Amino acid sequence: SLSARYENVLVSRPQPGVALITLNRPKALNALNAAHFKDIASALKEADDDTSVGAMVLTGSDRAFAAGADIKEMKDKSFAEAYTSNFLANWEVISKLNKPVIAAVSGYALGGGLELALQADILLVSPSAQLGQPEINLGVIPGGGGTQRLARLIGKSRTMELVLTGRIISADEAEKWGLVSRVVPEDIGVVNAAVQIAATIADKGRVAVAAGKEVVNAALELSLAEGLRFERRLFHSLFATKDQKEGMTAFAEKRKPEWSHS
Ligand code: CO8
Repeated sequence: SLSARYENVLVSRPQPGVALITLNRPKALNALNAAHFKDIASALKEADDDTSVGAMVLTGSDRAFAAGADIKEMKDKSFAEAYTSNFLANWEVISKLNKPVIAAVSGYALGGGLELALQADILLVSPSAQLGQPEINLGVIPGGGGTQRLARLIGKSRTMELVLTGRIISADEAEKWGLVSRVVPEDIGVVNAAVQIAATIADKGRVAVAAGKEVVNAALELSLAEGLRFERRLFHSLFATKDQKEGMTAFAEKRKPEWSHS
């Protein structure tokens, strides 16, 4: 099966074009130890490289998306070990993928678990979600991008509050703060909703989807003038694709486009 090679994640194809990757270390509430993280990264990279996949969904269990980095594994690490092994240097893997990742979060998304979710392109939560950066209670700070991504997404004051007090916020608060796209009611199901979004994206032309993802992500990195210029140049470049000719011709002919992903 698709999951056979991974001990800590399950991989399935709930719909054509959609890879569903489920964190599966239930006894530790999906705490991210090195082996678990390696499986997550490999499964995502494999889906990203698979031409039959258009988008990925990343999820955990009902109880926990992920309760953070594995504290027991980190506990005795020395500064020298962390520094010389460049601990967490491979962490930015999701933000380097070409295809969109939709995170479907239920239960705990704490510390590295929230930082993993924050790397996704679209973030959906169930009403049970509990999000936070509790590292301050362990004598450390976030190390997987939480301080930087949160400050850009929800502003300085709210980020300071989360990082310095370790307070856990609810799904509704996360939605109110604009941290997540929406809270999906239990009767619809957060994974189900994420799979539907992924299937919708998988149905579009892949070149345009990759360009859209790249340029939206650039908005968090570049000045407005640079970002606008990058957007316009990528827009121009799409006129060199077959999918642009097909998309606009299909509109004029009042039919559905047939993407060649080229
Ligand atoms: N690491 C290791 N084990 C964990 C973790 C964790 N982060 N979270 C839970 N577990 C384990 C528990 O030790 C317990 O194991 P056992 O049954 O062997 O004792 C099992 O999961 C179930 O947990 P609890 O019994 O504690 O369940 P509760 O329902 O009572 O509590 C909580 C749930 C509130 C989530 C609680 O487990 C908790 O506070 N967990 C720790 C949360 C936390 O502090 N996370 C931040 C970790 S630090 C971090 O993420 C740094 C980020 C660095 C960058 C990213 C790198 C990947």
